[in-house]
Amino acid sequence: MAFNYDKYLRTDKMPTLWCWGCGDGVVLKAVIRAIDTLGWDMNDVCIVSGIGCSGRFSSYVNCNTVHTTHGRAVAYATGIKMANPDKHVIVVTGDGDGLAIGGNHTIHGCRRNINLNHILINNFIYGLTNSQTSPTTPQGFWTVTAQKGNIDPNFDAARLATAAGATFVARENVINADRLTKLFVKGFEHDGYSFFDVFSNCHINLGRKNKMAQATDMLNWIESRCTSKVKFDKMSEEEQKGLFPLGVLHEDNSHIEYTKAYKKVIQAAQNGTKIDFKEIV
Ligand SMILES: Cc1ncc(C[n+]2csc(CCOP(=O)(O)OP(=O)(O)O)c2C)c(N)n1
Repeated sequence: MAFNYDKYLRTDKMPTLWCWGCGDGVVLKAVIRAIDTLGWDMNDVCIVSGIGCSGRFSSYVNCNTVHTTHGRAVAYATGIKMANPDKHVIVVTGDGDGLAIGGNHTIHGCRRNINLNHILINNFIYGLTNSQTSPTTPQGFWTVTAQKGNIDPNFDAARLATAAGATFVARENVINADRLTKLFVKGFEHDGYSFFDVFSNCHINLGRKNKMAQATDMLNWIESRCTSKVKFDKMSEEEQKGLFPLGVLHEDNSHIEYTKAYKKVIQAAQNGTKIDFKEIV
């Protein structure tokens, strides 16, 4: 039987504003399928997004949604999760949104290990505003703010999230929607900050200006930069250069989730007792 997407979508908002062939639609599909697999009640799901093409994500899903300001989605989501620890909170940001203006919020969300599911749709550019350099734009690429080619070094979002303290960190691309769905299912079930670095194509505002005008050209380019974690780990440092491992990159279940830690603060305040810091790890 065909999958019933309409059950999860705001069909009155279709078609999306995303360009033809944009990877954001694949992420939308994978999120919906992951929610379906987990059997979550849509009344218990909240999707929080920032501003950008990726920011439109929250407009299309038929659940609780908040379309916030540029860079602030993690801050809003933190508040929502603190007030509703039993609800499932999914945060969707772009690479500019989640790593530049909102980089601060991303690292502190990771540090607290609050149970948010942060999907960073990494299309290597400021898409909505027509091609400004983002923290993940590769060196040498033409952007509207780097018309001789981008000289800025870029960082690896997954390594950043791991270093900041996220306890589930994964990377995937939009080429294989099934693999992406399975990764979301795994990460959504994790009790702590789940960070997904999802490589996506923006052939219109990045590819077209860098000799990859078709969606498939940019997808091929993405594929050429990715390999499985298993293969990556067997490579020499020289071979690893320019490549990004896919899959679950980091998982640690030994740390307390933030709303659970905060519950202990409330209990201590209400009972006039002290917090047992041996439990706050
Ligand atoms: C505070 C603030 N600064 C700047 C903007 C303008 N702005 C809107 S979207 C955007 C960039 C979006 O790029 P990204 O976060 O990578 O998401 P994408 O559109 O590629 O999904 C910018 C700079 C804004 N809306 N608010």
